[in-house]
Amino acid sequence: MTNKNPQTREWQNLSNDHHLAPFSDFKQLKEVGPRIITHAKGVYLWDSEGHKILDGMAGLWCVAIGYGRDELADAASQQMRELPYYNLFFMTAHPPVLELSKVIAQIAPEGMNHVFFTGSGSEGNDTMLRMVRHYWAIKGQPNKKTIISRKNGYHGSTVAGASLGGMTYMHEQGDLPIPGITHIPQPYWFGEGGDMSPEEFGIWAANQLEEKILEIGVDNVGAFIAEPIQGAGGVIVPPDTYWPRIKEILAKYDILFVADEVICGFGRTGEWFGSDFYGLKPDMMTIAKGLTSGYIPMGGLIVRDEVVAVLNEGGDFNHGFTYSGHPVAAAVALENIRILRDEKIIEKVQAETAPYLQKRLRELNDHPLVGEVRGVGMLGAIELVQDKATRKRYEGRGVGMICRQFCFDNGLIMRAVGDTMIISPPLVISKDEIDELVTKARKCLDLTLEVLQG
Ligand code: PXG
Repeated sequence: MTNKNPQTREWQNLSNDHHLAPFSDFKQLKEVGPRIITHAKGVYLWDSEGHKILDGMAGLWCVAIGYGRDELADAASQQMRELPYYNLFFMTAHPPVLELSKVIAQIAPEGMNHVFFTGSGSEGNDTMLRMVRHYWAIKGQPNKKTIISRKNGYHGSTVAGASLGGMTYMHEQGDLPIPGITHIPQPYWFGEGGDMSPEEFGIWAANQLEEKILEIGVDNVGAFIAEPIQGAGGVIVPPDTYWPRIKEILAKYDILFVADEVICGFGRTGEWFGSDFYGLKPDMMTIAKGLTSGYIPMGGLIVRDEVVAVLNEGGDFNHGFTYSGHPVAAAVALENIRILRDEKIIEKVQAETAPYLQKRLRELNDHPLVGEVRGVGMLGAIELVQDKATRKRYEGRGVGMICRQFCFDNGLIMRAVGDTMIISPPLVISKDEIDELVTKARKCLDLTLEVLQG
């Protein structure tokens, strides 16, 4: 890429000289140089070369209310002047964290009225692991330690988060998973369903939970954690039979259920939480991202009343972070949730824009490269294949990455997970902007097909 703006090269040099970027090949990044994003408004980003880019990923699944809302900046600035920091460790609290706890209890599923705050989703899941084991120890069942998770699930990048996640490429670095975490197959019919119908496969995948509980012994199992819809794994919407069967299994065995709502929470499915969308009854829910629309880091764990009642009997919970419930983050989260509520953003997603997005995305099914389009709410996935009927891939061609690059070069951010293209735009995207997104996506599919045929 040749630069028009001389400052771009200066920034890229700073990156080369001093910055280590997350989830990146450091050497490759030095060769190519990062794209420098300078500002954003609504659903659009601008880079230092003046390109305007439609952000089909809401940052990293987080910018629910869109970019550039002054109200959040004002809330942060006001709180910084009033009380920029104080901790919650030694029998102290402050108004923003208390107000936010109340508001989260109002929007969370019934009976989930307490929140433990963290700085991120990963820390939320670390908190979960510690809390689950502490809970069972208080109940006199300290052996109930094992957490069952799923292959290709994503639960963060700390040691516990990456261990809970089922990403083998993450496990390979750092000798993970840590002991006491085990993974069952994911409900990814398109990729792994073989000859089964989606309904049969959904039951099969859910039954893997029961088999694992029986294999380990229920007396050794603390919890099952899952994303209602897997995000980073490729927007994997489970077959309709999956969650009902999981619910039956959870009702049968005495284990906790943790819904990782870091992506699904705060309106992404058209409901406040993915658990509302599927009628799940979690004991704990991990949150982050949409909680503050990504304007400032904050995560947490929402905990069911019955679990809190047990924890109340356990003395000190020896866990917490300097920035747990940070007052500025709490003030921003409060303003973000106020906007989601007052502007009826989630209602609008459910009634208007998500059905429109899902309808328009499915029009891409007629494209020769597209094997499946799926999605819920403001989440979508497009499977790229060589043969629609057999779901055969273009092996070894890096089709997803080719398509992703065309998207970037044509003013659209659409991510690739292998050969699955995924989108998760800001919840405030309009119908006109959805039209633009789908038009650009089709163009990039055409360009990708040309490369494959050329
Ligand atoms: N749970 C889920 C379901 C997530 O998606 C986390 C936990 C961890 O949150 P923090 O705030 O610690 O990052 C996430 C984060 C990707 C990608 O490639 C996704 C996430 C993070 C980084 C990359 O899609 N999700």
